[in-house]
Amino acid sequence: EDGYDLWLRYRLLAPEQAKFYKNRATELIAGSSTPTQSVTRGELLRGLQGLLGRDVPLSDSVTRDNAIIVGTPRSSALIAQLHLDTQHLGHDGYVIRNVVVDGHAATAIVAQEDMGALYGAFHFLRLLETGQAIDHLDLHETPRVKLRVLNHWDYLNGQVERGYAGASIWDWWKLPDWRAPRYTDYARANASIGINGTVLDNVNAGATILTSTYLQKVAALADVFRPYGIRVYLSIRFSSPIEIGGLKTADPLDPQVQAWWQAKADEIYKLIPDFGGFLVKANSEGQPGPEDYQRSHADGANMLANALAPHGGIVMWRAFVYSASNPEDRAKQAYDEFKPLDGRFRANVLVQVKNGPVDFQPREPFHPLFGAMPKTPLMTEFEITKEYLGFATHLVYLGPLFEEVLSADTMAHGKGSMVAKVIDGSLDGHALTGMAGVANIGTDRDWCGSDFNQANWYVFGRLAWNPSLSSRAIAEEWVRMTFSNDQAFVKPVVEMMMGSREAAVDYMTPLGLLHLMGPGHHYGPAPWDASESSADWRPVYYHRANRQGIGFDRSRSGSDAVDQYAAPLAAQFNDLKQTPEQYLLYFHHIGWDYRMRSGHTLWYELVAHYTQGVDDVKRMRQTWLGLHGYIDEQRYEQTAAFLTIQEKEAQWWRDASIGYFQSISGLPLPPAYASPPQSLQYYESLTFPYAPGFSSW
Ligand code: BDP
Repeated sequence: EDGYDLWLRYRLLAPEQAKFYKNRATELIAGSSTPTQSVTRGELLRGLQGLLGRDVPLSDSVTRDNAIIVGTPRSSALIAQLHLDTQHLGHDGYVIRNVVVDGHAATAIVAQEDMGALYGAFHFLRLLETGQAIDHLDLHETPRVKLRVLNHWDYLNGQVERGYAGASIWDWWKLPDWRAPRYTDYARANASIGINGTVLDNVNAGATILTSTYLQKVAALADVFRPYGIRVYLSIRFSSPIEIGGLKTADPLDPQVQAWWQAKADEIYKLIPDFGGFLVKANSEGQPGPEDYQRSHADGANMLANALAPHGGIVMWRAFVYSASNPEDRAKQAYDEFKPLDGRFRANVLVQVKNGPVDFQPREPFHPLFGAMPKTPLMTEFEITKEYLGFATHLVYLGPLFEEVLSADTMAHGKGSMVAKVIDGSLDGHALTGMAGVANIGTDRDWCGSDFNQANWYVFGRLAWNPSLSSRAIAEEWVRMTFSNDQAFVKPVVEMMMGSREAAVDYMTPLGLLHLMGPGHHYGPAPWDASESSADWRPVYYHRANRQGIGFDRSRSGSDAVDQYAAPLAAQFNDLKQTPEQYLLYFHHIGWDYRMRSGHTLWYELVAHYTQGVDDVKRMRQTWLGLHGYIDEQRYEQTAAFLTIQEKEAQWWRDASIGYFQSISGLPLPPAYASPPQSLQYYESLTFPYAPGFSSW
């Protein structure tokens, strides 16, 4: 197996299980009068055939016990006759229930709209694929988040920024005439986990995507995705009216500029009636934006929102800005710029906020904007691609990271004001809600650069559907579908996945450190680096280690970033003694001999954490070596090889980091901890000119 089938493998179940389900799937009653219905029917036939090892006959009526019926009251007289209340299910919700139809027991997958039925079908297949009981089903599902969107950081030339799985899957050259079958498989995979939108191009956008030629290509993709409920969005370049419109300005208050965007929106919707809208990175890392004309982010977003509103489109405006409004502390800048704009955005604008205040690091506290802009719908943006977490090869399951952020309590309205509630709109009563994930998908056969990276795509989709799900339960689901239902395999692999993120934090950036990676490509350790042009791209800016101690003082005696959090949290983070140790060096600069809760010094703990990370990876590799024979050779071998790489690189991170910090602290290593085998100069001299995901852009 080469991983292409993802979690939708539908391989024959163990004989006992297959027999059990066969008796409960005797025939299928499913319509095919719309594209989505056809897809739903096709998926059920394909899934059942694969899992049970025989074709399940299609029927128009219930002729025997244990039929499966799928549809909506409108599409199916049988479903209508069940008189289930489907109103509350909305566009995407569904019910799966054991019912009696014409005197026969049956399983009904019922929705208000076709899309809900497709989601329900995928859920039903998941139950079988993961070996669940299906005798007393009464499942009600509606998504908690409206826009569940992938962000592709793909350039039109085929490169993927921060992509570690080959080139872009969009073959712009051959579109619109050649619609690669892979696009359909992409849509299927996304629909199976509830993803309903995709931004096709990089946030560092060019204007070309909005030319008529490219819009035709975009429309072709939208056609392929439509039956799967996936809407297409585009990242736009704010200065497009100049570059492809021939205007002299892109000032959002200029009537000509406004007219240009309106005409562009009209053109897009003529081609793609269900076009989703725009994603915008403005006045960030060199991208143009409204501030070039002394206008605010709200002015820029609202101008685009006005153009899209008549067509039902939305704007996702990113809050990832750090353009020197507060050079003292980059972590404060997004809040400083966006908080005052709360209430000034049009109703069809969402502000898209990275999960943490700096930049997708292995661990950061949640972004202080969550809970701080009650009048504005905020989306969270997670990075599924592992830019800062070991690229393709390191096995790092991101579920615990996502869950940590979503379950963090902002305290915005007192206890219980979790980030998840900001995102799902329940905290401040927003109906327009969303979650974005920077995709890890490329042309590699396995889509994501490794089998375990698929789990990160999977968990993103499942959490976007319901941000309260447990990352452990999702991991188990994924392992069962992707590899095996054998408990002797499932249990250790889930354990390995659940511990993997903490291991990476330990061997890369323990105790609240962050941004210590190599410059530019972001590969490997470089805590010593001060070569970047901008101070806040340099690792030394973040760790601030000196002879006395280490850490970034964001307390009230430092940059006062703590006061961007709600009062009780601000007080907690301001107090060294109360700050959770996992964020210690994020909020405080402290002495090397500071006594940690363990009773050891900070220096000791730092070395211990780095070493722990390596030990954890060694254990992960041992676990995997003990699982030979449970799955196919091909995927087994690749994971084994990648874990060997990870172990080597974890060791490298540890040794290089300890070597460097020791050169600053001047302290001996605690007894029982091995010294780095190479000199610091050796680690500093390593270069990686051809690291993937990064080039001359
Ligand atoms: C940083 C990435 C950079 C992205 C930027 C962004 O290194 O490639 O363009 O985020 O999110 O983490 O815009």
